[in-house]
Amino acid sequence: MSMLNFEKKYRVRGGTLVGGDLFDFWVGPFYVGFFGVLTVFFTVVGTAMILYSTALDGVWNVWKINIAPPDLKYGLGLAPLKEGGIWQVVTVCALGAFGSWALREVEIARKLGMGLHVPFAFSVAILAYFTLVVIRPVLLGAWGHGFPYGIISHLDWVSNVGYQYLHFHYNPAHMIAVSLFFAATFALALHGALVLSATNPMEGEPVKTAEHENSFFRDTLGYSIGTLGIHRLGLILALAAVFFSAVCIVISGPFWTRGWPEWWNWWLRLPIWS
Ligand code: UQ2
Repeated sequence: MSMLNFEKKYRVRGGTLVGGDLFDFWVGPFYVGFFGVLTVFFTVVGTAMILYSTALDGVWNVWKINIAPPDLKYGLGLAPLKEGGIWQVVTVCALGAFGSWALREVEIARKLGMGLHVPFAFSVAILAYFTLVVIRPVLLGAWGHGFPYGIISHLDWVSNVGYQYLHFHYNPAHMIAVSLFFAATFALALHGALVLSATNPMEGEPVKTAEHENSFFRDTLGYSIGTLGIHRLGLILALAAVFFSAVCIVISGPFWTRGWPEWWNWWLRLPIWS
């Protein structure tokens, strides 16, 4: 069956959360829906604000474009547009667009009778961004603690905030997050290699099935997690990596203000040493 042929079968009415049938239509291959309209609105306004800010700065080198958050003196209040207010508007538009996109995914999943794993996973990514530009700045008492929107400037922010805590690799949540990222890439390497090995065998050999995949890992490790299991594992590793990344930055400042190496002094102070 061709793509277009079976798409017709699954391009069904209903499943909308808002608007009933009003926005229940497609533009070319793209489902619209109420949240598709909202996504486009927030994206257009946010992008226009970024272009306006860039025009004011007169710096059109893409690497150097920077939309800075307000000065710390504005606290958690609104700042004038040209002094961080644009950053605040862009942040609202970004969260509006991401949230609308997640809800559009929910509507599509409902149409297709699928689980909500995709919008759930995307929501964890949104949570990471929300932690950086809302939760941590609110806990620290100023929007100025958000990160600047720019290719180089956001990297500088990460570097500066990292060094503020002397050595971020001593942050225990950072350690867990990095380990989970490595485990996720390792799992995907095992999985990608296994699937390509099975589906692209030596010249003249027939394409292999999931039973061969099971046998390979039973022969090498004595254990196979299974074809559904590997995807569950990949999802849980990826989401846990992102979640612990959010934890590692939100505890830096609001809950620990000194260098992260010093946090480990609890180990040296254990009574078992005396
Ligand atoms: C597997 C399996 C797959 C796979 C992979 C495995 C047939 C297509 C990669 C092997 C994975 C294991 C043993 C888990 C490794 C654990 C971590 C934390 C990386 O068994 O079933 O299906 O793709």
